[in-house]
Amino acid sequence: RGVNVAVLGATGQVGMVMRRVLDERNVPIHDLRFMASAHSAGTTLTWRGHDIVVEDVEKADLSGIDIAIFSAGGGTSKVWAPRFAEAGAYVVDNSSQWRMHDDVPLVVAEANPDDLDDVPRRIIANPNCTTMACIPVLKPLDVAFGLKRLIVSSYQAVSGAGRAGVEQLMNEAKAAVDQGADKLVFDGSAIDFPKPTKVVRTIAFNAVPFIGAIVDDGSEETDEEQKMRNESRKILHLPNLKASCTCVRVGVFTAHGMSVNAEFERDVTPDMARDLLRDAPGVQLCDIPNPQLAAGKDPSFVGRIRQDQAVDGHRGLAIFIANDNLRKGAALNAVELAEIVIRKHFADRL
Ligand code: 11C
Repeated sequence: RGVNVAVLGATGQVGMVMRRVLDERNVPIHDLRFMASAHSAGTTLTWRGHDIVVEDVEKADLSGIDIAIFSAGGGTSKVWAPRFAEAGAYVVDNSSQWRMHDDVPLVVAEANPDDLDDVPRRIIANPNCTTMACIPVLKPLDVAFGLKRLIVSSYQAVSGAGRAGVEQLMNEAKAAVDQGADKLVFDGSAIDFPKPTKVVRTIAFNAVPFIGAIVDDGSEETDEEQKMRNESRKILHLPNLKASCTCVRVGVFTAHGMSVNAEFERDVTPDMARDLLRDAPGVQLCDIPNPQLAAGKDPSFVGRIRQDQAVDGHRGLAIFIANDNLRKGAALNAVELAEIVIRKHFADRL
């Protein structure tokens, strides 16, 4: 009994967290296969005491896979998701490649699981980690008070930019400490930092308001900033939601912070929001949400809930959210979507 699962991109940063999450949760797996590009194929990974050799996806036999979870980047996903689907697998994809396709459900487990009732292309998209951090908090607030407008500023960890982002922060932090980091107090150019290799400016002891690429539509927004608006509209089924986002990379290893100003149709006070969020799935109320609190944990930590003083009456909230971008922001939600697919489409295997 159970389903046959393949993980494509098993050796990457998200792949590593994926293997951990698959181990922690009681996913009914009959057979588990790990796949990657030729570069990483042949590596042996241990899972629940068994050695699993990573297969080269180009050479792998795709038959018999029920669910494939991808964390391998948009280009790989564009080519391989249709091939896995054609071979009979449901594909849960972590990249941005399929998210906005009309016939591809974009799902956060706590918000819109029923969008997985019908999966016409057998491809399912996992949202970007910024959207993911906010949705478990915004969904119950929307249902209760009617979400109208969002202003979001993100404080994003370098692991969102992959291992290269993590290495850049490490190398820069080391250079700064070796040269006397506190010289930066009076002179931002006092440290001879290595040339940035991934984040576009020095990220150690810094904040860089540029993630992804500028979109060629005259808006001067980055694609990361547009994802927040477009993905939230699709997941919350609010096509006219007004949303504006500024995405900022900060010198943090893992877990994104999100400052959210939300405006509603109906009155809501911080106490009403706290009462609602206390029992919301995937949400943990706390006093001061922060990345170090969230890294390695599942929930979206939410706190600093205030009445938004820039909105008339009691129709606005200002809140802060912190969430692990590799875990719920990528691997965990993908595994949760696989679990929902199993319940909805493989009930006979349980
Ligand atoms: C970052 N959120 O922090 C990005 C990484 O669309 O899946 C993931 C990009 C995506 O840089």
